[in-house]
Amino acid sequence: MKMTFRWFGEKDDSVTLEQIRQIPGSPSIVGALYDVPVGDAWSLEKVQELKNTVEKAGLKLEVIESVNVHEDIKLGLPSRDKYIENYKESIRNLGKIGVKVICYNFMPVFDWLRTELAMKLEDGSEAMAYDDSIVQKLDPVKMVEDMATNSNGYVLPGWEPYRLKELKDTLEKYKDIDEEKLFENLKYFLENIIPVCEEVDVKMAIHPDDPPWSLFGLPRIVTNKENLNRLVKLVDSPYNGLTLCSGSLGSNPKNNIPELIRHFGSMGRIHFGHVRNLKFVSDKKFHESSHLSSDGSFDMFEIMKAYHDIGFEGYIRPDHGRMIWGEKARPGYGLYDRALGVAYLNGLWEAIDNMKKQ
Ligand SMILES: [Mn+2]
Repeated sequence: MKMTFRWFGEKDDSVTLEQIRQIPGSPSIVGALYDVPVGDAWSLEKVQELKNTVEKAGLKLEVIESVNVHEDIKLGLPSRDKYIENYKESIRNLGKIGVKVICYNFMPVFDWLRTELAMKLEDGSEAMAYDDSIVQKLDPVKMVEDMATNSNGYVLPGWEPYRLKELKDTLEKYKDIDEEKLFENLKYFLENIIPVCEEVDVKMAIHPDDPPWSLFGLPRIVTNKENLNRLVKLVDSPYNGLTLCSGSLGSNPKNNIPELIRHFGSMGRIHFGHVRNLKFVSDKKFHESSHLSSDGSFDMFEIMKAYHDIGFEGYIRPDHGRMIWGEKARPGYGLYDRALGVAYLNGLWEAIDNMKKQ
């Protein structure tokens, strides 16, 4: 297991590389470019620059999260071929600088969604929360409009209110796309890129949909064991793998996370693990918590033990943290609570390791 830490870059993150280096074990960096429009190729010059910045701070860059997939690829439009060519170029350039894993997702229109970004927990910390009964009443267009006037509103990464016209058009284009069609479009994408991944030794790791169920009538397919089984067979190559996100898949309690880790891990298809906890309030209603088992609903020992039992050699990172100790940062991505997450997950790993040696 190789511990990592997500970093949004010098311009977009309140956390510095120098701070990350002082987290016990100096986790390596999960990075990305944030100034390249979705669909464009990531140039060798830009990715080399990112790598240099990370290495100058004494850290490594081997995982990218995310290289986003252009909507036309998910929609299966004729224009997808041009975007797939760009994607291949990004893979090749990332391979050249030593990147081993690319995390991506295949969620139509919207990325992850929460209904509250700073819910106050009993101890005074703040965490993100989700309540499906609120989402059911939402109209996505209205929601984006609201974002302009209500800074405490919903977060829709990538859907700033100025893109409203585009949002309406995109939603219209999805009218004919059901789960089957979306699977077909994912297959087409993977059939095209996986040979390049094999050639340059870069593994693809799809992130589950968050939350793992349909939103606003849009299809979502990276949601459960059955669909993940289907997904890894779309192109039967170890380069077609998963980011096993305990929080995203786990928000459906029917997804047994340790069991999924054992199943897909022993197939060699988990390349990246996002490990976090959350607390269920009721069905499809939860808030995020610290990583500690007793603060949430998951048994983190069982999760780490599953990774240990399969001899996991891929990358792991703590996922969303709470906002604690007065920190002001990007929701879910402050320094303090995620650093505590690293220490805790490393502690569990060391204990499991030593227990087995005795
Ligand atoms: Mn995740």
